[in-house]
Amino acid sequence: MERFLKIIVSGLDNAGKTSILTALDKKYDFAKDIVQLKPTIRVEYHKMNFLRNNCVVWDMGGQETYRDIYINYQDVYFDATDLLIYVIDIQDSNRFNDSLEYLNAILSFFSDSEMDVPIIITFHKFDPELKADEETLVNIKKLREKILDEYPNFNILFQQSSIYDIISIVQLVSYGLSVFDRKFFELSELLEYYLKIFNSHALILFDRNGIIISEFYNEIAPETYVELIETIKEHLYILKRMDEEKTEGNFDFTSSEGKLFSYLLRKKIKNDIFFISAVLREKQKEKFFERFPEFLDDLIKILDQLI
Ligand SMILES: Nc1nc2c(ncn2[C@@H]2O[C@H](COP(=O)(O)OP(=O)(O)OP(=O)(O)O)[C@@H](O)[C@H]2O)c(=O)[nH]1
Ligand SMILES: [Mg+2]
Repeated sequence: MERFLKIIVSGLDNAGKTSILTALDKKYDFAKDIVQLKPTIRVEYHKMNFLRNNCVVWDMGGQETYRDIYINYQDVYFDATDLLIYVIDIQDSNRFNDSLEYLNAILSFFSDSEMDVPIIITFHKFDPELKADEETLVNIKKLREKILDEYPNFNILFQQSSIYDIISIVQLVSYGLSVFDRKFFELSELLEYYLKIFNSHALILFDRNGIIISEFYNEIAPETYVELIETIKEHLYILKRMDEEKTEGNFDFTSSEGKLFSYLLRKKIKNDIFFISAVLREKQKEKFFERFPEFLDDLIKILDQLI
């Protein structure tokens, strides 16, 4: 029988769990639908595919009644979990303690059952306007330290996310899936290496659904970052259209400012489609195209083992 990876998405009610999953489903055109979401009743199941992996995502309604049920029937709900994504509303500081308690109940079950479950904790509702907010940043730091202190034996990755920052949502999934295969780290290392060689701002590898498989960014000034995110967003739309229209071949374009050059390549490897995105300064273009074939070869070598 085919095995499905079980991914659990937990956290208090109103934390934004269903919003995150809806954002992914609707891919890049979702803001309206999310505002009208109703609280989740018990558990909703979403199926998704990622490279070789079939996943079932359990969106666990976080209202207190449901939380009590899950904790009372822990082995029904939390058994055989492959990945836990735990969502903490970073704007709801009054309920940090409730959230930590719930997290503790779940992690205690994992410990008692000797389950070694990778965990991603996302500080959610970290909206773009909060990126420089002192209080929020301190809260994130404190929560992080507290959790790391309390659970030294767990493998925990931390993230910030917001439905108003699509890259952060896509990143969340990429992180999640990368815990399943060491090859993903090799990919990431490869991107880091070529990012330096190209002297580029960003190198991103997407699967056919626009899920980021791997990515690497350069340290850049905040204003360039905004421009970069805009460019990548454009990429995501184009990528979706290319897939819908079954366009063959390459695609490249420059951003409207003319300062950044943005390149998107659609590449068929075995029977899968991938998109490779690079953003760099206009003046680095020549160097980039010189070394790009080499990069592509190395990339395919790793991807070949993954698909
Ligand atoms: N500001 C902000 N609001 C968000 C964000 N994500 C979700 N929300 C809002 O948070 C509210 C709750 O979102 P849901 O996704 O329904 O929360 P949930 O965690 O699924 O809640 P339960 O199903 O009850 O467990 C909605 O009004 C969303 O619009 C975000 O990134 N930023
Ligand atoms: Mg929900």
